[in-house]
Amino acid sequence: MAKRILVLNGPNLNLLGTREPGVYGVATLRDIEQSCKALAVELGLTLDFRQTNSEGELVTWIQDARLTSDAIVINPAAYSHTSVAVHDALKAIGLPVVEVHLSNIHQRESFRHHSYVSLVATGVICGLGPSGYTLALRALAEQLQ
Ligand code: DHK
Repeated sequence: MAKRILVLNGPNLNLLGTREPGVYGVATLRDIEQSCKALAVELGLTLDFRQTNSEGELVTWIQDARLTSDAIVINPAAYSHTSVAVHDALKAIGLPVVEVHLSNIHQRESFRHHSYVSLVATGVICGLGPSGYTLALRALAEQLQ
């Protein structure tokens, strides 16, 4: 059966394309979704790609994933640095998780250097722009084989 990957995007990522393009690039979230979907077809994965500005919704989607998904790719955006709730939800479900950041958070403000999600992630990719998402999918496809 095709492995099911849930790709989750946190707050303000709906603004990609126009949001601080010097930091986040010019690709829109729709562009990233399309690249992920094209690669998923190639790799034989089923993909569910979502974005929310709400921490509670993100936690609910993570909880629901224990019944619907085999692994998660998540760009928690600002919730990386603040959310014990997202950390706890990921820990509770115990699925493989790849954390992605478009920017290199370690070259930015010090408040971005710590991520609660990294503590429970299988792997972390940052600073590679939209390629981070497709690299995460390739890594999970290999691990789930
Ligand atoms: C996206 C955000 O919205 C920020 O809050 C994070 C992350 C970095 C990114 O690089 O994709 O600090």
